[in-house]
Amino acid sequence: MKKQEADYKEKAGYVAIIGRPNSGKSTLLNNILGQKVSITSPKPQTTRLPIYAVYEDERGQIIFIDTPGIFGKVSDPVSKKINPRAGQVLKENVDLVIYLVDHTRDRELEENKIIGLLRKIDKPKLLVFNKSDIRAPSFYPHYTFLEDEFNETLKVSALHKHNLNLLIQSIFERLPENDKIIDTSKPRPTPALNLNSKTFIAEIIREKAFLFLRKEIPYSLTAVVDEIADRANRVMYIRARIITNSDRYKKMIIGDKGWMIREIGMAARKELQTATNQKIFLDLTVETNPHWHEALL
Ligand SMILES: Nc1nc2c(ncn2[C@@H]2O[C@H](COP(=O)(O)OP(=O)(O)OP(=O)(O)O)[C@@H](O)[C@H]2O)c(=O)[nH]1
Ligand SMILES: [Mg+2]
Repeated sequence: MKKQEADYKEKAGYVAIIGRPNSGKSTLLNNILGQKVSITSPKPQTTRLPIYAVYEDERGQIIFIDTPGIFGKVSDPVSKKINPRAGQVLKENVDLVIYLVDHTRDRELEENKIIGLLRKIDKPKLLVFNKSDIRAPSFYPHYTFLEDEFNETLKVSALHKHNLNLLIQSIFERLPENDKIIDTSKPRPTPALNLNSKTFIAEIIREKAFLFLRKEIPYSLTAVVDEIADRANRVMYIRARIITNSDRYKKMIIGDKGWMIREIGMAARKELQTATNQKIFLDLTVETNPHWHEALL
């Protein structure tokens, strides 16, 4: 074996992305991977469960973990369920942590909460300012005190894919030498390592509901896929439900003469068709169940 080959060892490890809601964690993951893994929206609290996905190149493998945004005030049962999840991920097997900060929003109590969590982690940490494409407002000076606690500070635009290569390089430099964790030669049901097809499709439907519905409605709903079946002529049949807290919300989700549910269904179908390269028939209904959050994954 040549010396160069003997010295060369691939890197592999788990990298958690944490930060406040809406800082762009899921956008960052999708744009690093070049495909939709985790749903995004302009509304906070879009991600509800950690999403695992693998990035791979000649340097090795990064298993990214997108986490639900960490927030201060917790009152409703859904928030209570999802808020501790990023903290739980950090307690697991993590080799590096990215703290993603939206510099266009001023510091709040949440930073103290996140810094408290990070101080307990004895692993490399990167402070990554996102949304660098936005000039103003900017609160960079209010965050610079954090730099001492991190191995490196970077500025990126997840949306415009600016400096993402720099970020990947910085991660690989700090990951341990390891054999591959995931066998990427095998086909997987979805781009997310921990989601099956039904959950992944339900997430796409929920994303469209978050995009089209205003105010608090997105927080009072979930999406469930009950059936996926192959039909004649390469048509994929999907039966799904949006479940919401009250009949009042149900009416709003359906919309006048059903236009709202049609919009949501059409957008979801379009995206699924592109992703699967198959014709999709989406049978989407709305129902009321005030206890839906008890079954939330
Ligand atoms: N201008 C700009 N907007 C961005 C950037 N990154 C993300 N966004 C937008 O910020 C909003 C939130 O993005 P998400 O990726 O859903 O944020 P998140 O941190 O995953 O949010 P939660 O899942 O709620 O914790 C979306 O409207 C994104 O398009 C960026 O680099 N620049
Ligand atoms: Mg997210």
